Amino acid sequence: MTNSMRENNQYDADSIKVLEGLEAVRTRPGMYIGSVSARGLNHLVYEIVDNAVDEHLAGFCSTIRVTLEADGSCTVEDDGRGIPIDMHEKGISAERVVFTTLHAGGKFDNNVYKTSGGLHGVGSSVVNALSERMTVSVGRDGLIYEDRYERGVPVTELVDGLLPVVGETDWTGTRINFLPDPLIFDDTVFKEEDIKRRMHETSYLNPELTILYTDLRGDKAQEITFHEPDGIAGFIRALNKSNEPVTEIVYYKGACDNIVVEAAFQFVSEFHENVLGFCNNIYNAEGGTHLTGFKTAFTQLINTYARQLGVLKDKDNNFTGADIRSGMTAVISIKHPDPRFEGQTKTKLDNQDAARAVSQVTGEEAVRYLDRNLDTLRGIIGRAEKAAKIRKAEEKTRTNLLSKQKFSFDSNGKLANCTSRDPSKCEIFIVEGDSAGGSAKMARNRMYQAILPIRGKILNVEKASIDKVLANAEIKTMINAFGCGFSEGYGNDFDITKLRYDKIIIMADADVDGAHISTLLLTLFYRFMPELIYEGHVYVAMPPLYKVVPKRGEGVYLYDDRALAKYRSSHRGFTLQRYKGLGEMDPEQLWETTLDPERRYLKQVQIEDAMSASAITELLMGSEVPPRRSFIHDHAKDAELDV
Ligand code: TTJ
Repeated sequence: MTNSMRENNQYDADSIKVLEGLEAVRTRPGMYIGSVSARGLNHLVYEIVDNAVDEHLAGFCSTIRVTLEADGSCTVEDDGRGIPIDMHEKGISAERVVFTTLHAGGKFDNNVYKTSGGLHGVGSSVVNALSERMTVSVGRDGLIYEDRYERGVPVTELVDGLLPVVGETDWTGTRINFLPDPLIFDDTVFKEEDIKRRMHETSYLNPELTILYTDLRGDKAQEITFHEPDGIAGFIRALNKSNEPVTEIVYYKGACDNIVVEAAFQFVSEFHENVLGFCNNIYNAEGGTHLTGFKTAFTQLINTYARQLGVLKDKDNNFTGADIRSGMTAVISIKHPDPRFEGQTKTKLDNQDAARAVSQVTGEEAVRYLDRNLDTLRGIIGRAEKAAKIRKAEEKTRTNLLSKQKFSFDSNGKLANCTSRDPSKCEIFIVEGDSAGGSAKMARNRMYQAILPIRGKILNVEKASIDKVLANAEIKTMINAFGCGFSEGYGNDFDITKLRYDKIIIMADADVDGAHISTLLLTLFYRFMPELIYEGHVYVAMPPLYKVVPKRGEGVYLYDDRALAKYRSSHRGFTLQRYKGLGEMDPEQLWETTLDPERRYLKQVQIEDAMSASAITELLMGSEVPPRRSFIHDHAKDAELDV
């Protein structure tokens, strides 16, 4: 066997392995991008953009263009050095190795703070595998090189293993154009709201970066420049824009070991605590060690100041961390060379050295700031005093309220509980309206299904204070029924091991009011029992929208408009019944369509759903009427199409 033949065989073997790797991505896309819904689709964009941001962090790229093209594809272009195109040890262009090998990114990357971890950093090869087509263009040394793929398979012929030159240019950088594969994704239309929010967030976290966002799709056409030179301090200003500030925005930056720590915070008159953590530009929904490090150091610091200033006397207890953070909006952003993540959604930072680094930098830098800004310090301590007073008063109210309720689990309001006490098998349906509630009580499987009807609008918890929330009969009933208490800024009495139901199922009409009720319930869970969502216990029931009965044969339930369109295309002469609400179904129908575990459709609530529910509650509840109307409408439409 000649040398070159051996190399050839080797290359063939390698390329077969490559195809097998990318085939695995196509077989189980959810393993790599989380889901094949709108969120998974957006992840493709973020994955590619993150690579360009890495090039920015390495110091070589200042502008990233993100374009949603009229043909449904997405283009991401940077002005960096360009992905390496020279010969890789495998005998082909390095670029091709990057886009055809799982997790190849790091090898070419001399940037220590690469975005890796969680669902992100999965590699541009994953995006390639899930794209109907992808074109990679690289500008280097005055030339444009190009490589093209279809569903991850290269379709460009290499010239002696290297990329063909397709033109000349004075641009340097990388441009990726990709079209998500409709064979993989439920829907391949990019959702611009999430993408814009993410690009804006990225620009706050990288103050020297400019992101040019362009949407070229018909009626959505739009161009926005995201550039936030004030960085995370600007982020805080934006987060607090509709609240009344009681301190300046404090900003500091420092490093410890190899970890760069940046923090910004400000206190507002509202009592809500909003502390956000980012690691290597990625938002950590479940928080983690950077936040613990910050909280520990900050609590200690403020208690020390409070004693020095005589606000706390010898006999007084320390303020709790929650007292001190009441009204605080904070962003903690760290750059870590080797981030590790844990938790249900792999978004909780786990590195112990991150806690040490944030705590040390906060100890030094926050002291340096507060020593010189006594007004801010007084503002913070004043807030803590007020919060501690309220906490003590509320501790009393709470003990009273809960002790009255504690042993009334079965006879609690309108709850029709199930017989079984095995939480792993039990479900509770929270049903909108007494009439649907009545049907559900008759239709259910009494052994394992509990029904809790709730009336119209429950209390909006986003703004209400804790004692008001607890005084609401329906919320009290819910907390008692779940059995695990609740957590709130002023303490954490939540214990998920006591949860009495494996599934908490929200059952509301597929209309405007139903969407509103779901939003309020999700806000409640997100604020007071977020673990329920993190641990995947919260679901939304999907009642059918239609029943069709053909001339001959069985009637069929249809759950969305798409299903109806499909049915119409293959059937003639049938009667169509549109369900206006759950209340219209008799118990038997309700069982068949919505309660029966064998036949029903459930949507598991993701933490992002709850977060956006919480964020939009303000919109829904705010005094300005116009935005409220339009939002509810859009949302109701989404809910119909999104089944
Ligand atoms: C790595 O070190 C040598 C010079 O090039 C570095 C690099 O990888 N640069 C780079 C990659 N710049 N931009 C990218 C990139 C940009 C996009 C939009 C997408 C991807 C997958 C990579």
